[in-house]
Amino acid sequence: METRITELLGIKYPIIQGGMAWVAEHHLAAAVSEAGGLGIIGAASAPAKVVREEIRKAKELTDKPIGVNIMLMNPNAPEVAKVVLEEGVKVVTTGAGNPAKFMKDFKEAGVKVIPVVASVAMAKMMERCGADAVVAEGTESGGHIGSATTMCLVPQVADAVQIPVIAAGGIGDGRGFAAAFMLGAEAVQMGTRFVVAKESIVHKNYKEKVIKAKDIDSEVTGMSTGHPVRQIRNQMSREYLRLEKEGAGLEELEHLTLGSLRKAVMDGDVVNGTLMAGQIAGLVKKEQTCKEMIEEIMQEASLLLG
Ligand code: TUI
Repeated sequence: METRITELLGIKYPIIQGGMAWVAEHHLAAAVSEAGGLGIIGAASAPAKVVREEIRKAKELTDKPIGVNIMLMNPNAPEVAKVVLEEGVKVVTTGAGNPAKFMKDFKEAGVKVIPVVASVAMAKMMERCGADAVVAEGTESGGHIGSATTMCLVPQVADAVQIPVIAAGGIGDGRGFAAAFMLGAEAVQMGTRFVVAKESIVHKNYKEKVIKAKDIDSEVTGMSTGHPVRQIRNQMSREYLRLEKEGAGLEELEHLTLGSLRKAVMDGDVVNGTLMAGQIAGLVKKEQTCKEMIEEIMQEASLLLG
């Protein structure tokens, strides 16, 4: 299936992997790219040096294109951007902020820039700044989210910009893929389904929580701080919400969650860790290789889209 996104990125299938903090490391990114999608290394809050190593390790595993996601709330984002340029990465997605100040350097180096946006206004601004495409990410997504649903956001963004739109949030199978295309998307970005990929280094306890999750098992913390984060409900999310309700300050809340995603992903602490996942977790039923996931989705979507 060819779209402006497969052409822009030089990939076989219009499926890109979310830049998930701690999860989107070189094994997963290389596996998604090898399977014909676009694998992404999530820089998240990692030091620039670690991001450089991850890029190099991914390149040892695949010759296919690989992207890097720059998390703009990270104070290190400028150093990460420098590493991306130095390592010759050709695609960057950005999240949790406005990448305008990096755009000139990336464009001059021929890097394709794909900001993740959660509103029409941000999508239009990114187009004006020279973005090559945007990811329109609905509130169904895991992690840091906006408020519009994928169903409402994607067609409105598709109408508002000329550049291609990638849909994200709540997409986990061929039906979601086909629906996104009906809404005007030319590719999808998936995170939650790839969390449980065989190549994903996520601890088995976390994968089990995603696989066992039902439709309404995620909840959003951090509404009061302006940084809403969707995750699977557990002791940590309940404690966070309790403190928020009691009017706890940012400092106390940040202290509670310090290192909590790492705890869940690396140590498998599903009690005190933060289990970021999207609402589609209820649909994710088994561990598969990235190749199996992508081929299954494409087969199902091709049948539906005709
Ligand atoms: O960035 C994400 N998802 C993330 S980042 C992340 S790391 C984290 N860990 C703990 C607490 C908070 C974050 C986990 N998940 N998705 C992309 C995304 N970007 N969603 C929403 C946005 C967004 C929001 C506001 C993009 C732009 C924006 O603009 C605000 C501005 O600066 O004008």
